[in-house]
Amino acid sequence: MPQLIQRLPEGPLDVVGDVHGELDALLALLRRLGVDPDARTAERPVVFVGDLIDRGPDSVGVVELVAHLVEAGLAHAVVGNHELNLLAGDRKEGNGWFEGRTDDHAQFDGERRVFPSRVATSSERERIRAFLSELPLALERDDLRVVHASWDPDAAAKLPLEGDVARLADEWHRAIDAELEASGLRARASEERREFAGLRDQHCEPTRHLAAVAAVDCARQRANPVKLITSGAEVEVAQGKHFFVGGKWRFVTRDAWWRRPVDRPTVVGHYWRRRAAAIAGKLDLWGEYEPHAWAGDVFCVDYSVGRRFLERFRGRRRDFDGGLAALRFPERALVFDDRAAPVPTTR
Ligand SMILES: [Mn+2]
Repeated sequence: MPQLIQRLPEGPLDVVGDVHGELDALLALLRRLGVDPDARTAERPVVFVGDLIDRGPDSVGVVELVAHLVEAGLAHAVVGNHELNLLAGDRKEGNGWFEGRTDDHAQFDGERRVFPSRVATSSERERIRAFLSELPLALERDDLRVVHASWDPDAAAKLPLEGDVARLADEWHRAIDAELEASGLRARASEERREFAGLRDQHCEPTRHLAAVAAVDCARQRANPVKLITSGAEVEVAQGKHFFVGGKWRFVTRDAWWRRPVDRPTVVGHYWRRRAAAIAGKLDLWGEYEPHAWAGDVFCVDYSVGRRFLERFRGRRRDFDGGLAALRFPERALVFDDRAAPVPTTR
């Protein structure tokens, strides 16, 4: 079992955003960063923010490459929500490659589109699971922290020194649900769901706020330290601000925790930064910031390479909108897989 919060190496390093199975983008970015996986050499350590996998063409190849770099002592990585889903055995859109599920598909322009992803063999599955289950939730040193989605000191204080992240997330989930059950909130949420039958129908916009449904959703994220760090907290949205995403109507949205002060520069992924608003149903939480800006001491390094699968559905094969970025630290400059020159970040 891994230690859940581990030490980042001292000195200059590069923090790479969510890769989502985009092996070609990762290879291009590593070349620009001076990493040669074959020669096992790197100019400086590489740190991955999680979500290495799902939706893209080759999650198997990405994990094998990252595992190779980690084993060679050239890279470090934290768990993202996609790795947590895989370890927990949760079947989600875009993770059918792991079990070779043939029903894995995305809804695109009203059509079912199958993900053309490399399927893992049984020995690859074993290796991938073994590697991912050893990843920590956070990496830190005095002047920098790397987590997938959010940081909360109170949640971090509840973590044991070491543990199995999927098992811990499940144990907290059960404990939270038992409390919700005892308080009657779960029963009220079920009642609301029965009254409002159209939760999974995009054309059936809710006419009122389902407060218990919202409260249950918030509690399951906020009170679960593993979920909080890998997916972020959620907050209720007002009547009229409900939105449809991931196949159901939502009464909660992601908490913009980066607007509050943090104790040190903190780098995350998880929130699509390049043209998130252009995607139906996708939240553009970082849209209020300049494209290369920090939010106080928080920087999101996910430049949406994970939407290339959508761009390919549209027939695009190059000049993608979404890119894979690395934040060079302490220089605070961005290197992209698809741009020759580094881009400075802004305050
Ligand atoms: Mn994520």
